[in-house]
Amino acid sequence: MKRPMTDSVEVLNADMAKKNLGGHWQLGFESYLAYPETTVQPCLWKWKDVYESLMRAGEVVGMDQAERRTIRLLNPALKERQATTHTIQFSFQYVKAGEHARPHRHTAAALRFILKGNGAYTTVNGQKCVMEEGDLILTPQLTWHDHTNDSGKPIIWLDGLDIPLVQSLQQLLFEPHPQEAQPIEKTSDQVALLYGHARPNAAAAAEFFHYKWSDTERCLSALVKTASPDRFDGYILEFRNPVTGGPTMPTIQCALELLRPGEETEAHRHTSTVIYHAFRGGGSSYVGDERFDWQQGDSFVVPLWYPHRHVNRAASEAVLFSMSDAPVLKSLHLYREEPAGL
Ligand code: 1HN
Repeated sequence: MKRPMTDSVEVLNADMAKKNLGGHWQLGFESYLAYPETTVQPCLWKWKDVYESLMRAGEVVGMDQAERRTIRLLNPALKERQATTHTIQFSFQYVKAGEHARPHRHTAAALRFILKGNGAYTTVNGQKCVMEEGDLILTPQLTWHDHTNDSGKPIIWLDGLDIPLVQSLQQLLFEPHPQEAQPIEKTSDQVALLYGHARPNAAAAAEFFHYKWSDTERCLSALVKTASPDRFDGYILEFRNPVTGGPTMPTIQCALELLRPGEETEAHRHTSTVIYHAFRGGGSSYVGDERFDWQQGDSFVVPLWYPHRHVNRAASEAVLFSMSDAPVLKSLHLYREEPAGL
């Protein structure tokens, strides 16, 4: 094509736009910052609101209507994506006595942390995982999972899924299982024996799904007796893969943070985004300019690069359960952290 007689940046931009081309000069350098910027907002959700909605859903939403009776925490800045953060979706699930949530699998990785109730079970790839409060149960990428509540009592747990991340990679697939319920082949108690300190060579990283609260609690109390707290996270216990020592799952790191009475952590910031849930006790967290006062059952988001610190002013220990996308950032060499004034 012939160049116009009087060429200019404007004419060039307009001509290129018709050919699906764009100049670097059209971006404007203000779009580049010297630190990561997020659209995710710090946000607190109160247990009272979640619980009331769950109970009402228990009355009006049947298992024939919903694949799962879950209520999502929606970040006000991400409402159109129906997501808690840009990487992780956090929901609460309520399964009444006698109910069954049918088996399916998806490319999104999921986890459950049991909040109220005991004795129901999740079957993960044929492995029966009986739930107790404080247990963490994984359903990694493409594992079949269904939930059965034959305990005679209702149960509530929290669900964490990497759906927003998997969706942004355009990899979200979902498949129903051909049967009403998965046949049970083994139990997580049997599998746990193969993952202890003496374990067979063949112990496979991909078959471990169930961290039991009885083990976690013993570990937490030993940690408090034998170690000193981390300056930013108090006594922190990470749920690691027992075979590889790697993260809980490739996309999500789960942890517990214990704050003793009077404990105040120092402020820091990192490029990972964390969702916290107050499992025991109460306290306050400072996130950027906000102060979140939390009690047992409340949840809040610390978006990436926001300075944050935690305080336990109560007379009893506080335990926060957390889910972070740090493994994704670490594997892409994008993880950074530093102390931050707050
Ligand atoms: C899912 O499969 C479960 O299996 C829970 O319990 C929450 C949220 C979005 C998509 C799939 C479950 C979910 C989910």
